[in-house]
Amino acid sequence: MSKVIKGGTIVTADRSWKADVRIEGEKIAEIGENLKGDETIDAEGAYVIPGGIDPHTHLEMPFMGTTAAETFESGTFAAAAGGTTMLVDFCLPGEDGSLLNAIDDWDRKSKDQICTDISYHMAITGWNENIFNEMEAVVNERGINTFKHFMAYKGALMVEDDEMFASFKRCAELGALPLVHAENGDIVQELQQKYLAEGITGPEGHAYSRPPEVEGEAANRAIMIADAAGTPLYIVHVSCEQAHEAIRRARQKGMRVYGEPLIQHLTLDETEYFNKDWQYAARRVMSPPFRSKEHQASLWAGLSSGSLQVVATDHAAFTDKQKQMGLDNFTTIPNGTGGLEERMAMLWTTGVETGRLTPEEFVAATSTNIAKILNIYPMKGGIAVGGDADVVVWDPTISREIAVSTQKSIIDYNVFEGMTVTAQARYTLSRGEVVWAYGQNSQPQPGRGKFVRRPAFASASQALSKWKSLNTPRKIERNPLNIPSGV
Ligand code: DUC
Ligand code: ZN
Ligand code: ZN
Ligand code: ZN
Repeated sequence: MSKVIKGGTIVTADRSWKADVRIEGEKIAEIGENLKGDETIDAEGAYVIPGGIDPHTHLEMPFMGTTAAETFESGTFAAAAGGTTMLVDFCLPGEDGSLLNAIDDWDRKSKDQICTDISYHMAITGWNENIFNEMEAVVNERGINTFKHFMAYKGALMVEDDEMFASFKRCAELGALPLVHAENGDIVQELQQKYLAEGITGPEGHAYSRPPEVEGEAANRAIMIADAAGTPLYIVHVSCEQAHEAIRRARQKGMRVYGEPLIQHLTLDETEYFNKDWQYAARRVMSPPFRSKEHQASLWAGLSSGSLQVVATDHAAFTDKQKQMGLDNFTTIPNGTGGLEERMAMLWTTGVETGRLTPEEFVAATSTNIAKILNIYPMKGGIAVGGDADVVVWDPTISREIAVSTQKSIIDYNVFEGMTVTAQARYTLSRGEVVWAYGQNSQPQPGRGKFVRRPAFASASQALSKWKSLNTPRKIERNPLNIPSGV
């Protein structure tokens, strides 16, 4: 059974051209003109792009005394409807602290539910010999080449600098890439107490207690620790100029530091927290919080110029009821928002339609760049013969309003509700199978998705910074202490 995607304009991170795509089974078999197949998929008037990859989701994650309500089934269905064919979820160790048991746990939860492909980042939330040892199996046996470190959530997920340094060194050894959530958890905790004491108990206190400085400080610190450990670094949810500036400076010095803004930070701002409606503001509580327009402009500049490479969502969706856990105290509102389904359409509308991004840069930011960073390109992230047929027929003529009533996400609200997007996935193909067809009530089969193994990097080691001195330790043989007589 072959399929031909016909009549569209292929857009990759490199270029755009008119051609058909023939798919055999799960793979792209041929790209060219006037191709024939058993089945035709109409791409007339549309772009043909690599399936989106969202490298940052928290589906069914136990967090802040509850569990994220978006399931692996609803999340991957929402993803497919939005043109995303792969997501990377964060795997957290449970009470026993074992990384391998956590992966088994995530596999158990996701296996029968996933409609599209997934992978995991492994979280490092403490440090001991068992974790050091298990990391090798995580990379080489389980196919996970990324480890996430939370510099915030003190008393829960947060790691200290010595733990982060140890883990970063281990990543360098194993050919894995460390990720950080960059916020100074000590300062956040102090500011939370300060604002609560002043009587600021509502969602605005969330934004006040996590100012850009705490993110900038942590980003700078993580970059320096990565440099000392000799490893590249990926900073998740970069939301402000201070963190972006740290990344620009590091890259200019030759360090491989990658930055990931979220679609929410690019399109929603801090005034959302001043809404008089508590529930409205609480729905938007996430960390880092939304920022001012100036910070948004910095993130857009980073995407246009290439100092920021990837647009993600940090999809961690809690219901209205769950958000109400923090009615009297903003520090107990479960942190997180959604966006998995809207990421591509919102980025197209606010990025490509406005001229901030070219269609090729859109593909790079939603798929190709992260596929390269995660070491799965060109199997994923491209339109390439031999690669997985994760392909989206992207229709820039469908304009629609984002509405809870039509979303595939099972959450009872949407932070983008009421906004109009100007493009939509007409068809989404996951390894050659149509898992979404706009307006056709299609529903992919739960459990058809696969876990994508990501091999270790051949050489993840950072080129030693030219600013560093005393790189090669040597012991200095000194003359014995010689005290002049008569003193
Ligand atoms: N931030 C959130 O808002 N939710 C989940 C985890 C995180 O870092
Ligand atoms: Zn500390
Ligand atoms: Zn985070
Ligand atoms: Zn996250």
